[in-house]
Amino acid sequence: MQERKPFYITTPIYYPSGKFHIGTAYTTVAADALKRYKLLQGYDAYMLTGLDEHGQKIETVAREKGKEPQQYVDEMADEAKRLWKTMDINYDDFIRTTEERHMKVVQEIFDYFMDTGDIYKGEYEGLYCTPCETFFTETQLVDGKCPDCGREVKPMKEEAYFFNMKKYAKKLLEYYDSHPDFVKPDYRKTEMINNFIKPGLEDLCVSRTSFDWGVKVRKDPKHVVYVWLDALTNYITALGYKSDDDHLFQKYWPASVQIVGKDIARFHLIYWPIFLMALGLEPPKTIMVHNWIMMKDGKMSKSKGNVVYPELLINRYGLDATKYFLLKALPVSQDGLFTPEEFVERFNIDLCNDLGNLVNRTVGMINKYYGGNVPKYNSDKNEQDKDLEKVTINQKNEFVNKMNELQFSNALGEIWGIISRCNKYIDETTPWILAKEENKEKLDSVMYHLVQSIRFVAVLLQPFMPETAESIFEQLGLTKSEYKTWNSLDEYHMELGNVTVIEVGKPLFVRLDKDAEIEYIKDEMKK
Ligand code: ME8
Repeated sequence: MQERKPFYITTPIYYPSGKFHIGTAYTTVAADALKRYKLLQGYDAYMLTGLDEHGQKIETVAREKGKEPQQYVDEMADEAKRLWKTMDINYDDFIRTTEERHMKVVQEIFDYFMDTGDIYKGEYEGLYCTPCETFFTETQLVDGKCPDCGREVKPMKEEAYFFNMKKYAKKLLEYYDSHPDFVKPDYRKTEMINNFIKPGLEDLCVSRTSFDWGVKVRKDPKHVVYVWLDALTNYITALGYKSDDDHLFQKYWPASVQIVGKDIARFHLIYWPIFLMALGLEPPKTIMVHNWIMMKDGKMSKSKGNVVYPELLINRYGLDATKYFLLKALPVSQDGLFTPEEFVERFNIDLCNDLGNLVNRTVGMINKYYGGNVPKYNSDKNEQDKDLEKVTINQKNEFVNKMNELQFSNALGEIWGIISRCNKYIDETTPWILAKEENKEKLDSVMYHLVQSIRFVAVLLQPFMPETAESIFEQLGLTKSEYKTWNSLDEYHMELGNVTVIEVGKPLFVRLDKDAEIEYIKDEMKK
């Protein structure tokens, strides 16, 4: 048997500073969809997620709740795992930065950088943003406030260790140049070059003495390792890098795709590859930076009362509809918007009208005209048959292109391209008239083509909406696994054998009362 190719996917490790909302969930939902897609294509896909548990911000939140930081992060880790279970996230490992397997290696990495001279001791004076755990220079501030979160910064001075970023600036630019797939979408790379590298990369302060909830520097334990150096290394410590058993590291590194939100692009596109270069390791093949899901009045925040939690949508509208909305909502080049109106609209139009009705009508017609048995292929009989085949295959190929570029929203758009063409095909071929005219040959052809094109839809939907895809297969009687494989898409006219649809179609999605549901979501958001 052919060896399956490794494909390593990571999400950022989340700060357990509060409940995860639909925005934060996006990265993980996208990583999960990518993993399922790669599994479908026969890769040995491996996905990592986890929690970023150190740093002053977490310590403060824990203390505010009257808890020891360790107790607090333990509870949050349980909660995060519960959410990912509810969302059916198919991860392979969940790393926590407070785990021994991680901390030990962070210390070793720090020691190593001290030995090579990449880390040196100095003094830091600057403006510090506590929630972001980041020092800024005056010029980096926006209106005198933190450029990342917009909050107050305060002057701080401390003895600290620094990482020699300057030394690697040229090497990083060369790396960008020679690895065009390293950053997706491409414009994020330009931003890094123009905003941070060209103006001159500063050495990075990589230790703190103002608090001690972190990994201690082994040779100088009054210092703790800067939370970003600690956090970024999770992607390799989880694989057993520098441990007694590093077979996962040998197998999966360099990562195939690391998915991150735009706010942490700088850490991943600049510091992370530089740390790896300094360790003599290869940077990941691709870092994908996504935009944010925004609300009408800006960022989601508890104080604004505009936060949407995934459970709200999942419990009422189902997991697949929730995932569909999230993945569809984020275009490549700008932020996406969540509004209750848009959610209900997408549910009713895309899921109920376009997809649900197509499957339902097809199952209904095959029952009505054929007692449930899908007719066999005997060459194209309608003018439109060839076009439906062509569109189905073209959209599938475009889907692959979009997935290669990690454009999830556009990839879904290609699937809906097939769905729309199928609906138009029904209107054009008017099966009810063919039945009345007893034009059996043409009617056979219509039903057969619909089943084949919907089969393509269901196969392509599997990574995104697994339950919906399964229900389509079941309703069409395509229950054998051979109908569901990636390779089954090589041939439009795959031999289906004797296939029988279910007797009574089940609606995939039930149409929502628009006004009532908009009201419902708005009320729940206020809670
Ligand atoms: O940044 N829309 O963790 P985090 C889309 N611990 N994505 C969003 C979002 C929104 N409205 N809000 C947040 C951290 N995100 C660090 C990572 S990795 C070594 C350390 C995304 O919990 C955000 O962009 O603040 C990030 O990708 C993820 O949620 C976790 O953010």
